[in-house]
Amino acid sequence: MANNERIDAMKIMSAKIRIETIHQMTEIGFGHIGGSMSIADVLGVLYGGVMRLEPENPGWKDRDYLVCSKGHAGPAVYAALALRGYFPMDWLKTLNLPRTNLPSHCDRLRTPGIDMTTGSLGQGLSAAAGIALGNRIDNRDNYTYAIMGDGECEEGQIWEAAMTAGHYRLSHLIAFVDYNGMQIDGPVEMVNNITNFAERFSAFRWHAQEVDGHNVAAIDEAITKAKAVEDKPSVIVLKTVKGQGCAYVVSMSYNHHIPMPKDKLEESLRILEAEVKSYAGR
Ligand SMILES: Cc1ncc(C[n+]2csc(CCOP(=O)(O)OP(=O)(O)O)c2C)c(N)n1
Ligand SMILES: [Mg+2]
Repeated sequence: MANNERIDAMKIMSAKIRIETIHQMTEIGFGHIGGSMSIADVLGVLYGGVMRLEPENPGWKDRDYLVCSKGHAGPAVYAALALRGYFPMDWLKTLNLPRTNLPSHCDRLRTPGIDMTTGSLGQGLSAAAGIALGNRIDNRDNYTYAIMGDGECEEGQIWEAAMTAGHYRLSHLIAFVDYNGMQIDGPVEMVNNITNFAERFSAFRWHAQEVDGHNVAAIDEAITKAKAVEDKPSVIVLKTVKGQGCAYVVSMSYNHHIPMPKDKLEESLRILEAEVKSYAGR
C-alpha cells in the first residue's frame, strides 16, 4: 500500500472511531467524551494500520497489545475494536447498560480485544511493562502499546513503571501520553503542574518524542522511529485537545463526563461523515 493510502486509511479509521464513540454516548445519553475524542487519532493509527492483530483470534499470543491506561476512554477503544470486527457493531448500542459486554471502563474479561482492565488510573503502564517483559522472555517480537492521560501521570505508580521499563530496556514497549492539558478537576497545570513529559521519561532512560496528537501521519512516523530504537522503551507525547473533532464538546469549559443530547451532536456527526467520504474518495 502506498504511504498516502495508508495514511488515508488511518484518517478514515480515526473519523469512524469518533462517529461511533458519539453514537455510543448519545444512545445512553452521557459519557466520557472529552478524553475519548482526544485519543481517536492515535487509535486510528494503531488500529488502522500499525498493530499486528487477528480480530478473529483475540487471544493470539503474537498479537500487539494495547493497554488503555486511561480506562474511562474505553468507548473510543470499543469503537476501534468493533470497526476491526472483534465483535458486532450492534454491541456499541449497549455501552454501560446492565449485562453489557462494554462497560464504561475497559475490562479484559468482558470485551474481546481489550488486553487489560483499567479505570483505576496509574496502573496501566506497570501492566504494559509486565506484558512487554513477559513477551520478551518468551522470545516474541510483538509490541505493547500503552495510552496514559496527562492527569493520570500525577500517579506515582506511573513513574515506578517508567523506572522499571527503563531499567529493563523494554524496547518493545511504546507508551503515549495524551497531553490534552485537562483532567477531571480542571487544567492539569492547576491541579498539579506536571509538564516536560519528554524530559521526565528521558531521565528514566526512555526514548522520547513529542508530536501533534491529531496528525495521524506524524503519529505514524513517530511510532516507526520508536520501533527503530533498540535498547530503550519509547514514549510519544501527543499534544491534543480534549474533545477534538466535536466542536460542541471542545467549546465547553468542562467536558470530562457530560450529557450527550443527540441534537447537539448532529453537526459534528455530519462533518465527520463528510471527512470519511472525502478521504475514501481520493
Ligand atoms: C486512581 C484514580 N483516581 C481518580 C480517578 C478519577 N478520575 C477519573 S478520570 C480522572 C481524570 C483523568 O485525567 P487525565 O488522565 O488527564 O484524562 P483525560 O484528560 O484524558 O480524560 C480522574 C481523576 C480514577 N479513575 N482513578
Ligand atoms: Mg488529560
